[in-house]
Amino acid sequence: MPEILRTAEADSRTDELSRMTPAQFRAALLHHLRVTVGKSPTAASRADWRVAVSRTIRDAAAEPWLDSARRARQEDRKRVYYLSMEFLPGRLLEDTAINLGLRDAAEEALAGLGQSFDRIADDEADPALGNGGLGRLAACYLESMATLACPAFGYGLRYERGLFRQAFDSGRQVEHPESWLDAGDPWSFTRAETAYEVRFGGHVADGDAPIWHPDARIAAAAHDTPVVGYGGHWANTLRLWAALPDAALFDLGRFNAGDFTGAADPETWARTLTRVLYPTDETDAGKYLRLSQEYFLTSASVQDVVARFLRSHRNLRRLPEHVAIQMNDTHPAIAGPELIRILTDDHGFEQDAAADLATKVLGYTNHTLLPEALERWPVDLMRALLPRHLQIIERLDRRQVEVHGDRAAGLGLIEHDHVKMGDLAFATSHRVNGVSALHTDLVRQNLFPAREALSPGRIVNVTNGITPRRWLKLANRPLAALVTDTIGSGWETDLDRLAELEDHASDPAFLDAFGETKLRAKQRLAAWLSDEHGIDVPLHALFDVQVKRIHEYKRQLMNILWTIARWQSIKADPGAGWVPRVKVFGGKAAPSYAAAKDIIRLINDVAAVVNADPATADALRVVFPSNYNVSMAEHLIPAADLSEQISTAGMEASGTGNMKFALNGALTIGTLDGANVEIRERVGTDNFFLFGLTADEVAARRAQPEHARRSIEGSETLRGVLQAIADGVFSPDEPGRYGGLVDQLWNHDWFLVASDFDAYDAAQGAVDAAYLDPHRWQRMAALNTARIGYFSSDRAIREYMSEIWDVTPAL
Ligand code: 26Q
Repeated sequence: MPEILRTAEADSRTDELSRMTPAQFRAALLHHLRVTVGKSPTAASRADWRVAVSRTIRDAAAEPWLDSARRARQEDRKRVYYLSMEFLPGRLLEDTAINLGLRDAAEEALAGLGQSFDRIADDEADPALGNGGLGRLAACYLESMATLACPAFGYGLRYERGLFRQAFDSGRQVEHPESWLDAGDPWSFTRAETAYEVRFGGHVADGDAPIWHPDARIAAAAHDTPVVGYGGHWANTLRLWAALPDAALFDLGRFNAGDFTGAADPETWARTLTRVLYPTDETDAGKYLRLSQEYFLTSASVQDVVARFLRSHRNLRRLPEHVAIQMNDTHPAIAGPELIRILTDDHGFEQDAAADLATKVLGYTNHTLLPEALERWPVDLMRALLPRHLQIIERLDRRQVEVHGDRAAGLGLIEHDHVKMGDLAFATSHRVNGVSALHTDLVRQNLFPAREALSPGRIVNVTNGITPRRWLKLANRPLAALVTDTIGSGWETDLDRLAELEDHASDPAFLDAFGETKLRAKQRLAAWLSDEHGIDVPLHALFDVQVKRIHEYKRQLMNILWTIARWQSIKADPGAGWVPRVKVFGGKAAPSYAAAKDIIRLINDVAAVVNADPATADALRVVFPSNYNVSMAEHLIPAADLSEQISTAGMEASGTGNMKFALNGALTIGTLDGANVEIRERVGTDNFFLFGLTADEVAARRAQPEHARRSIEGSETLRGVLQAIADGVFSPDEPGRYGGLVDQLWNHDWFLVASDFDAYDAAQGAVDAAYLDPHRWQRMAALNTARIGYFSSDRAIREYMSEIWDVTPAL
């Protein structure tokens, strides 16, 4: 290990050791192994050790956790409640250990017992309770709220099965059930006493006051996991609701009458509610179960918020002084009507007064622009499942029109017999925010122009952020150590301090050390790829990475087409001094998204042909490890030289992977989309490989007839690529396999792959040129790290606290 890294690791250790010595950790660990797991050290398996270590760390979390709760209560602090259908927290063992300052004590204690910390941490399941960016953002935000001592709860669902496990069968994605709970959940506390009844269906009797007579009731039971902030000074709660199989739901009458399976129907339906996460990140409109899940989360959470408030207050009119509820997209947008329902039906408010109160409490974050991706629920479905809520929505709708006039102005909440959840969320929130500057502008202009005109100032921007604890300190120990060694500690909670690295950006010794950290990350990745996926990669190559959900708008297709072009160029001119590249892909497609699945198959087919070609083996590899998740991201992102952020401009709301890569010293090749725009401004236009049409140009180009055909005809390179695919070069057993895909590109190309292809190719040429000069590259990479501090989720959460929640830190 270079000296510069060794000293930094030693330093950070002394200050982390203060909370518990290795000897104390060892004693606590051995205790848990005996009394919690019931094993002796000699008999304990890896999983046994993991459970004992997790419980030891959870014990250490209990103190700040209970203290934080007591303090928030005693000081009567305003609380934030973050409602999200998805959370992707990643593995908790190392993260919690780092935040409590226990990581090194744990490692040393384990080493003394002949155990490896890394091996044990690696045994933990990665809770995949989300699809992608929105769920991971929720997890970064919870961690930042804890770090900033912002009193908060995260509310979500405890899906029995998270996002499917992806495997490849002859290149095709196949989905396997995921069961994170099989390995046990040593982190959560089951709260049998915290359960609420969530009601569904039935009818509303309209007398003096409407009375809802539901025809089904399902209990929601809380499972609480502590979320410890960095430094261990504050901890919040992630509260996940599970549908409780209630004994009362079992129909003994039916059973006794001989209908043995039918007797269990209500119970089966109840369990189905939190059985599985919807594996799509687009609306799955009209699905009864999805709306039921959304209401189940929302109702249990809002009931809990009100119950917690009433424990120490009487007057619900004061709710906005004590409570802020944030809706993570429209998935919990029934929160407005639910809160109004509770205030009117249970507490005697008039609906209009209740709606005013609800609006002061609620905030709505929008994560998508595409009108077709916005949630709309059929009125008939709403009536069947939530008749009282539909009544409330209809009244809100009428009142909107009364107050603001014309329904034609685009202010209706119900249109074509569907409830527009974005409009409902807007109408019941005091703030609506987009997730990057560009996205927020487009939300104002394209999504809610009429509402923006009537409520100027309601729409605000909060550009997304990521937690530097997981995405630098945990995921990239060599770089974190170099940073600490160069500028001292403290950057973990003040990421702007990375700017101090700029003073060293021209120092060859620093740049060498920076390059050395990248090499170490590549070595770690290479070992992991080899062990877990049987994939070998050359370490001296440029690692070019695109990891994210597979979507046409994210344009993994453009990336693989370019990869084919590169392969053809190398074959045509093998001696041209090609910069060796490893092209890395990772990501899942929604099971029903055929076009995305075709792209996955094409990438795998291309990988098979390219990787088997000895003529290009030194200069090009294509790898696609299956089952991309948070843990895989922690391996891939630190090792990347190049970050692919190449969506069609105007379509990616923000992106957050783009921030993680830049933080870890990867350069971005990207379009002017989402947060790329702000990243480029901050890291410097010279340190970002820009290409492609702007959002405005995209709209104009789409209007041009035959745009795709003309672009392809103008690009010899692209024509050669499409020809090879159409000829079956990558599917020799079935030459026509990609006929439809190629045909779409020639004749339709909604995502403008053809329009942007040559510009992308040119930008890739600039990447090669820069990489040929290692010090130039390292300098550009180091400047990315130095200038990315703004994208800390701590900054984002501070903005939410002041601009949306009106909450101050408790410490
Ligand atoms: C809705 C209805 C029914 C079934 C599923 C859904 C659903 C589920 C998940 C719709 C959307 C999602 C997830 C969206 C998402 O992850 N959006 C991403 O959010 C990130 C955080 O703001 C942004 O960085 C990304 O740009 C955005 O794509």
